[in-house]
Amino acid sequence: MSFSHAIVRPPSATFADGLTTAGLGAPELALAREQHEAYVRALEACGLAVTRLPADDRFPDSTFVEDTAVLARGLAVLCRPGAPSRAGEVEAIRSAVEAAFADVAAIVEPGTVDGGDVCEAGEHVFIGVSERTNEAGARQLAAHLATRGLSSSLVDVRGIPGLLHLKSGIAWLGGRTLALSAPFAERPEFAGWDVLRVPDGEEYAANAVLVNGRVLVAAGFPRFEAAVRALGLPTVPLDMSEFRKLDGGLSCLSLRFGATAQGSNRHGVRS
Ligand code: CIR
Repeated sequence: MSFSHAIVRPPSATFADGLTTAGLGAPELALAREQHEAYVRALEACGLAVTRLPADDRFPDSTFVEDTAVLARGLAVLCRPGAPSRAGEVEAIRSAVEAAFADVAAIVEPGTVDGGDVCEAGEHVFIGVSERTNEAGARQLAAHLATRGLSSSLVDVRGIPGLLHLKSGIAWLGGRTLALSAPFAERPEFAGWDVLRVPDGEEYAANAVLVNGRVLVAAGFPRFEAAVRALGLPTVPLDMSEFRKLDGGLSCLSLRFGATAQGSNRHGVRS
C-alpha cells in the first residue's frame, strides 16, 4: 500500500479544550502548531501531496482528522464519532473527502466509529470496539470494506487502561508485521502475524505510521525506534508532546490515501 495524498487540519485556537484523559497538562498551541507543521513536512518528504484544511475553532479535537473517515481502496466511509463533541467534525470534512473520492459511504445510527480504531494491514482490517466505536459501527464498516475485497475482524479494546483507540496500541508495519503493545501481544486475534512487541514503558510509540516505506514514529522512544529500524525500515521521529496531552497519536493527524491494490479516487490514483 502506498500513499500519494493526505488531508490534515492544523490545531485550532480552541485546541487546548480538546478531550483528554492523559493527565499530562494543557497543550501549548504554538508548539502544537510547530509540531503539526513538522508532521506535514514529513508526509511531504515521503512523497505525499498534502491538503491543509483551515483550522476549525468550533471543534477543539478537529486536528485529529483520522477519526472522521476511513479511506480504503478508492472508498471513503465517513465515520460517526463516538464522542458527542466530535460529531460535527464529519460534516466539516465531508467536502474535502468528496472532492477526493467518488464513492463515499457513511456509518449510520446506531453505529459509531472513530477512525483511530481502524487498522488497515494489507488485505485485512482490524476494527477496534472501544468506548468510541461500537459493535454496530464496526460491523457496518466491515460490510463497506468487504465490498472492496478487504476482510475485517473485530478487536475488543474496552477496559484496557489508558487506551483510547485500537491504534493507540497497534500499528501495521507492512507485510505480515504488526507492532503490538503489551495488552495485545498475546491476543488470539493476532495469531499468525509477525509481532514486533512494543517495549514496556514505550507504549505511546505503538501509534506509528508506515508511509511509503518509512515509518513515522513519535520521538523519544529509542528502543521502539531501533526495533523498527532493525526490520530494515527507516524511521522518521516526530515530536508529538502536545498531541499526546490530548490522547492523540501520529496516525490521527492525517487521512492518508492513494495507490491501492484496487480502486481509484478522484486524483486518478490507482494501481
Ligand atoms: C479525542 O479524545 O477524541 C481526542 N482528544 C484525541 C483523538 C485521537 N485520535 C486518534 O488517536 N485517532
